[in-house]
Formats: sequence, C-alpha cells, structure tokens
Amino acid sequence: MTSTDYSMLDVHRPDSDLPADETQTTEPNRLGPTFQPTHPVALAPVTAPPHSVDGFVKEFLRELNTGQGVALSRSSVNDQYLALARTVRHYLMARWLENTRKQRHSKARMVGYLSAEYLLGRQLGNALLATDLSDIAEKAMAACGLELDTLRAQEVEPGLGNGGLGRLAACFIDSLATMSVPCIGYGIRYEYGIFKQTFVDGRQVEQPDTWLALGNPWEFAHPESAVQVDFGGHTERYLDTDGVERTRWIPDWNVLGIPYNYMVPGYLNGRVNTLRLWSAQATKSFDLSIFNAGDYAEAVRAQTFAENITKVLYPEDSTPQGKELRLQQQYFFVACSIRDFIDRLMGPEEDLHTLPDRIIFQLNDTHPVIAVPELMRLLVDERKFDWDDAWEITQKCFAYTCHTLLPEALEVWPTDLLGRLLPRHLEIINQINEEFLSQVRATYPDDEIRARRMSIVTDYPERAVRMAYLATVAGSKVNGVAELHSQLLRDKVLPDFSQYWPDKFTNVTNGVTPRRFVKLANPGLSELITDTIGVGWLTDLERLEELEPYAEDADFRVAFAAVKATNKLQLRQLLKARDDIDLPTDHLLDVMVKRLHEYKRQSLKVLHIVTLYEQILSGKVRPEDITPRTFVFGAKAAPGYRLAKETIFLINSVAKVINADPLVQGRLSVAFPANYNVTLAGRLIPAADLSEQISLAGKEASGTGNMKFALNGALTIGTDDGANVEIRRLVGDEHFFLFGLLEPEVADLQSRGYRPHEYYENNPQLKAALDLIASGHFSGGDRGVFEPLVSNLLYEDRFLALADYQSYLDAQAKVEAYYADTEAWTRSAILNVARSGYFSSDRSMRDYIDRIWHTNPA
Ligand code: NBG
Repeated sequence: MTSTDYSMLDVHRPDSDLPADETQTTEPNRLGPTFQPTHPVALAPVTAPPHSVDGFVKEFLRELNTGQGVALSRSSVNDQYLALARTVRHYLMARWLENTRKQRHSKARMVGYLSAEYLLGRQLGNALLATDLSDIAEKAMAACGLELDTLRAQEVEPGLGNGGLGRLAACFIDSLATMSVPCIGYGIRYEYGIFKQTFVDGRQVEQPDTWLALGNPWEFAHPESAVQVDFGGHTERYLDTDGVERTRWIPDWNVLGIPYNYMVPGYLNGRVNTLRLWSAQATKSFDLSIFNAGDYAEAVRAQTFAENITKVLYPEDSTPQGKELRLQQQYFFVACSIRDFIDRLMGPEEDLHTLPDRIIFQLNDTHPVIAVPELMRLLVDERKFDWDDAWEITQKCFAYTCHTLLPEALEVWPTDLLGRLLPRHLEIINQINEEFLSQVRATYPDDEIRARRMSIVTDYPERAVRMAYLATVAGSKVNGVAELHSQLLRDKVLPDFSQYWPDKFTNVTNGVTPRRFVKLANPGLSELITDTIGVGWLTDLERLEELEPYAEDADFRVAFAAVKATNKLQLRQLLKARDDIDLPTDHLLDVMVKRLHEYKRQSLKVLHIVTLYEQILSGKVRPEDITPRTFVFGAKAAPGYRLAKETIFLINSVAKVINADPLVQGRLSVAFPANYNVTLAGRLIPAADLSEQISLAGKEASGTGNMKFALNGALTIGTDDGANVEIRRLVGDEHFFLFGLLEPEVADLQSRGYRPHEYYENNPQLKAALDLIASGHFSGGDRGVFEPLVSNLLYEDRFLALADYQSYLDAQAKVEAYYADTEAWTRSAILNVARSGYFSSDRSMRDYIDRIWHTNPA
C-alpha cells in the first residue's frame, strides 16, 4: 500500500516526472508540412510513467484535473473512469509510438486484417492486463477512495459486430499483438453499434447503442489524415501521353474517411499494434450561403447523407432498403484502408510492385471483397500499371476467409446497384471475370455449363456479382474456419473452384483469446491453473494439458469445483443487479448463448425445456426425480427476422410460466438476461456447467462460444458440427454429449423429403410439448400467439429440429445421470480445460502465418 492518503489530495501538483510532450509527430499529413523540430531536445521520447502505486495515482489525478477538468472530490464516476482509462493508456503510449515508427521503417510483410466488424468488448480490463497494472490500479484507486470494479463497470463496450465473426476479429488482433506479428486491423467506426436489446412484455425491443455518448478514451481521431472516397458517376476512355488507351472514373460525389486509431496491446510483451476504424464525414459539411438563407435542413443534408455511411452497424438479415448503404459502407472502409496503407504505411514513393512483400490483406468474409477491384483500379487507372501486372500483384495481396455455409449469407451484389455506385469497379469485375472464364474454358473446352457455374457474374435470379467467387478467384488462399466447414466449403459451396485450384483451399480452425476469455473472465480458474502448472500458459495454451493428471487428484477437483461455485455466486449477484433475476446457484447451469437463428436451433432447446415441464405437469414424472436445472439464454435477433423474434418471445413466455409455477419450484428455472454481449459472456461462460452447441450438422461454420465454454470447464452437449467436431475429438467422446444427425445424414434426409409432422405424430413426448405450446399455456390461453412458430416447426422446420429431438432428449438424459456423479462430472470438466489449449487464437494465428500469410514476428 502507498504511504500517502490520496483521497485527501484532490488536485495533482505538477512535478518533474511529468511525461514528455507526446503531441509531436513525424507523420506526413494532408493539411500541412510535417513538423520539423529546430532543436533535437524538442524530440524528447515519450516515456511510460513508473510502475508504482504512487506514480499511478499521480498520473490519474493529473488526468482527472487537466484531462477532465475536475477535482477528485467533484468528479463523477464517468470522470474517474475516463481519467483512469487515459492513465492506463499512457503506459502503452511509448511502446505504441515506437512500434508504429519501427513499422514504417521496416520492410517486413504485414497483415492487413479487413473486417467490417470488431466486437471488442470492454477495453480497460484488457489494457490493465496487457500492462500488468491491474494490482497497481486497484491499489491506486483504493488510495483515492475509489473502487476499480465500479470504474470498470462504467465502460460501455464497443459493440461493433453482430456475433462470432466480429468477436473472432477481436481475438485475432489480440493474438497477433501478443505474438508480436505486425498487423493493422481496418474496420468501420459505427456511431451506433449492435442495438441494445431490451424486453418489453417478453418481446425484444431494440434501442440504439449510444456507445460514444459519454466519451471514448480509447480512440485517437486524426481528421488531418482524412482520405477521400468517391462514389457514383461514370467512366470514360482516353489516350494517355504514351498513346495507351486508359480508363478514368468521373465520380459524382464523395465523402471523407476520418481515421480513428485504437491501441491493440499484446500481453506483457510491450507490443502495441493498431486498429484503424474509419468514420465518414461530408466533404463540404456546411454550405454557408444556404445556411444564411435560412435553409438549415438543406445545408446539413449533404452532411447527414455522408455521415449515414458509418452511422449504424448492420444487423444480419437486413432489409433490401439497407442494401445500398451496406455496399457504401463496405467500399468506404476498404477504399480508405488501401489508400492508407499505400500512402501512409508504405509511403507514396514506393514502387507498388513490392506491395505483396509489404502486405497481405485478409478478407474477413465477403464484406471487404470490393477491395479487390479497388486495388486493381488504383494500380491500372491511377498508377498506370498494365492489367496483367496489376492482377499478379493483386492476387498476391489478398486471401479470403469464408465464415458461413448458408447460401443466403454469401453476398451477391446486383450489377445495377454496383454500376450505379461504383461503375469503374463493375467494369473491372467484368474484366476479371472474362479473363478468368477464358482460362476455365481453356481448361475445360467442352464444358460451357461449368464455365457458367463458375462465373463471378450470375444472371439468375438477376444479374449480380457473387462476392465469394470474386474473392476465391482473386485470393491467394481461401480458408474455412473449422475442419468440417473447410471440407464442406470445398465439396459443396465452391466445388468447381476447389477442383480447379486444389492447393488454394485450406483450413484454419478458429480460436479464442485466453487473455480475455480465461484470465479476465475467470480469475479464479486462472489462479488455480497458475498455482498448479506455473505461469506461461496464457501465451502457450497447449500447456493446459499439464493439468490432465490433476483430474485424478481429489483435492484439485475440490478446488476446481469451488471455483465454479464461486463463479455461479458472482453470476447470481450480477444477474440480480442487472436484470432482477434470481439465479439458483445449486442447479446444473445449462447455457445457450449465441445470435438467435433458426439454424442454431434455440427452438430445440425450448422443446427440451417444455418437455421436462410437461412431464411434471402431466404427472408422468415427479419433480423430485429430475435434476434441478437452470436454463440460461442470451441471444439477440436481427430486428427484421420475424421468426427469431417470435422465438425470443416464446422463451420469455415459457420462462415466465415455469418460474412462477410452484410445481417446479426449485427444480426448473429459465433465465434470459437481455442484451447478451461480450461483457455478459465473460460472466456467464465461467459459471456454466453445460454448453449448448446444438446447430443442425453442416450449418455452423465453426462456433467460438463452444471453445470458450470448454476452456472454462463446461461440458458440451452438441451436434457433429463446426468446431464441435474438433472439440469432441480432443476432449474425448466420454467427456462430450454428442447427439443428432451427421451432416451426410442431414443431406440424405432432405433429399428423401423431410416431413417434420411425422416426427410429431410418432413421438408422444414431442407431441405433448408442441401441443402445450399450441394450447396457449404459455400465452395466457391465447392459442394464436405461437401458432406461426408451431406451424413452422410442423410443416417446414428448415433446420430439422424435430428430426433431432429424440436424440437430443436422450443425450440430455445422459447429462442428468452423469451430473449426479459429481466426481465424474468434475473430472470431465477438468479434462475439457486441459485438452482445449488447441483453441487458443494464438494457434489460429500460427496456422494463418504458416498456411496463408507467411509473415514473421517483428
Ligand atoms: C460466423 C459463423 C460461426 C463462426 C464465426 C467466426 C458469420 C457470417 N459467420 O460459426 O456463423 O464461428 O463466423 O468464424 O457470422
């Protein structure tokens, strides 16, 4: 503890250990010449404050006083949080500036991660962890009479993603920084992230996510480095000075992209990479003459129009009206990013023939694929490269990751829209396609049907560009995100392409960062692990296998079970305060958290719950004969996805009835805290006993929640899908509850004609459960409310919930029996942890480096 009582010291007194001026920069900028120091002393290096409680307190008070302009005694929690964040930031700053400077001078190949989503989660805890300042910060805050946890809770998480895809991007950049791999993440700074979910009478109501409202201490805006992005207009041919025919694009409107930099600190390695998010701004933001004439609305119209581009994150399954804006977003951020890399990170003087030596752009799904024609345009039209040269460079600069198997999730842009918004890009895509198809025709001379199938531009149902095809043709590598997914990608989604380029296709199984999802989320388990196998495992997660022998150690099992019990207790406190939910802590905690989607089959989970309840209700089973169990859901439904929203309403309705029914009191309960996000995931997952991964086989590309649960000692009940396959292989069949059709069986059943109502008619339990829902039991007697959901299951059931129902119930019965044997269960839980080290995103990054990027650590 510090000797000074800082709570009495309201105001920081400047002294000599203040950090040096950090505003100086040697970066070029567009508004003026680079600052040239006249005297070398002006370039004093930025130094981190000392790692001591005293040093930290001084920094904090200084930030509070001079940054926030308040004295401690008058400060709000928000003032304190902002000052604390800026204090922590200061410790990273020197390394960040140093890394950035070195990066510019080194000629090493860098990763440019292009992603429309980054689901970062709160930053403060992660920054404290990366700098090893958690203890110091806690003591420093205590010395000021403040609680670190209260300040942490003040942070609004940046929800700049929908789900797994965005969270994966956040895990990847964390791992790259931790492995000292030079990487720049590029994305969009949405003013409103994923909506805030509330429940009103059990129904999802979306509220805007005003994450920036109270200030964001983690970003650095650089309006002086704005990039112009053009849209619309037409193209024309002309002869250049050498008499070569060229094309130029005459756009008819443009916007500015303002970069916002975020630090991406590595764990305890002094590496700080950059995440650069772009925000749109009008080029002529304000037309004074119109404004003076009193037409304020007209004056700000252009501004509003431009700024709309980065206004909101698109929820999945959005409506066609939003489509054009979505394409604008995509082009906007990749155009900014490529420009940024070439002009600022590489330097405008460099020969772009060396571009592939300097960067590999990873395309995170199809969202950034318009970057391909953009780079071609830059090379051919602006830098006057000839087409073949430009194409060779472009192919080396991109690699593509596909994250889905659902055909509707593979983006397709109508040529009408593309031609209107990006006429030159459409021409380039057409030319890429023509040249590609002529090669295909040369390889398969008598197979025009194949050429049509492989065409990037399709004519059916309307003329449109298949972005996944474009990415496959342009990318040096194409990967899926789990073994099964990569296999299906080759065999089912892109079979012609994988035949044509067998070596282009590879797999990289997803992973999750253990820093956030074990260390930060589960401090109790982390401590137990460190006490048992020593330090070092957080950056070498396969070392968790050293825990294996301890599964046989009764004392270790007691300690392990105690951690789980504590986590449940903490979750109970959180849910009480956050949602007024009374979570039992002596139940089997059965958790299903993920986006709401039919293929993920939350409805199958509901059928299981209703079945258990119905059996008691109808007297077939005595309440005391079932395992006390609490079901926890977390899920957001895309606002326009009716069936998903109805499912949320059903879950809430079932929860309401079951939780109020004395018959099952103490036996069954259902909790559905609203607004599932990264922060809540960090609390729910460490407390879970059972992880629900029940998608229809062949539909979940990978899943990453499944990995987080296993790493935190939950057992999985799951189908043979996505990364579940690998989890089961690694943890062992006996420690995993497998059920359901296998992928080939699914395909087979569907080809024979799937009739879900036959399952209903032939299975009395299933019939009773569905009938109970249809009877109005969960809707105050109103039989109409859930009719659409029930009918959908009976007559359509696109994702075969009814076909897998019995198998799922059987597996759940095994769960109950196994859970009764506490020792066996705990043993399995420990083995899940010990055998899941493979699922670190550090390993994923090594695989990307070996199979795709071929980059080196700094
Ligand atoms: C999602 C898949 C998940 C996968 C994540 C990350 C999209 C388009 N895909 O299964 O559904 O884990 O990507 O790869 O969001």
